[in-house]
Amino acid sequence: SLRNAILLLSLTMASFSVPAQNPVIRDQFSADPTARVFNDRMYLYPSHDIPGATEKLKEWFCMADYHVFSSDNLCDWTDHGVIVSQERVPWVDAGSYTMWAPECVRKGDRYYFYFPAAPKGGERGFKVGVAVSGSPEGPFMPMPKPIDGIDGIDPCVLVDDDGASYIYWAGMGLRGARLADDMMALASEPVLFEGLPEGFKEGPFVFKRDGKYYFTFPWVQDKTETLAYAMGDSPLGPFEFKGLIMDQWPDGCWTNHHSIVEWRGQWYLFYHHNDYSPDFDKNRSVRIDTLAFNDDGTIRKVTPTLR
Ligand code: FUB
Repeated sequence: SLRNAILLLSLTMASFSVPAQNPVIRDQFSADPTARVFNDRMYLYPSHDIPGATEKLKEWFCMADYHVFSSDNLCDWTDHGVIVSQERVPWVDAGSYTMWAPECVRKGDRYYFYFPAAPKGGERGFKVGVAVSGSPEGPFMPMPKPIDGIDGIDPCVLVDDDGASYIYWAGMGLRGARLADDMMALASEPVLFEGLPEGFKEGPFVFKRDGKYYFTFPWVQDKTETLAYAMGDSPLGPFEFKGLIMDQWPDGCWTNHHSIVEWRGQWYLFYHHNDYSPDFDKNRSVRIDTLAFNDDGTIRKVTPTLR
């Protein structure tokens, strides 16, 4: 019949065009996305909001493990499964559900996955640990102890062109330090980044482009977090404040958290919003939009695509 012919035609057309659509992970909540290009493929290391896993955390972040996803077109994502979970890390309090924003970088032929969590033994606050793999998809082997000298959350690592690496985190302000060659210990005294406008306290992400270092961060303005940035000539600053990458959303997700990556000649901003959980902003979903630079290296503000 004509109706069946039309249906068949529209199904055929749908299978030829895979629309890019936000949010990009649709079968689970995902937040705090770190995107990295390895072997010309886009890898996504987000945190994982788990609704209602414990009564105590039903109104707060509840996060027990990390999945890694990869894609060759930013539309179809393969979930490679859980790479690190709270029960498998010797130093983590396995009932704390505190596996917040992670990071993953490659140095040489190894992949280093950094993650914060509450330590065992009732110590207050967060530590940052490392897990190591020979593949971006895992399996990752967690190190038995967290990194000495880091008290805080939201690790980000920059592997510079000369092979030196730096780690940044949030803990009583945003901090950074050089990493040792084995990527598992600090190799300098932490620097506290100062001289930027008040209101930033988490989620630092640092990248380098055309010899300039971009120190980017969520920045609380009046209601929710914007994304903002500063620029400088060396990895540990000083950085000069430049402005916003993304405005605050008019409606209610208090957090935003992002990473910025170049792939096949295009820059992308990965970030999150509570698209699939409008009434509870601790259940978030990863989004992607393109990002562009002005001739002087400053970043053009990104407007979130709605769908
Ligand atoms: O996902 C838990 C926390 O919310 C992250 O560590 C922060 O950056 C914020 O996104």
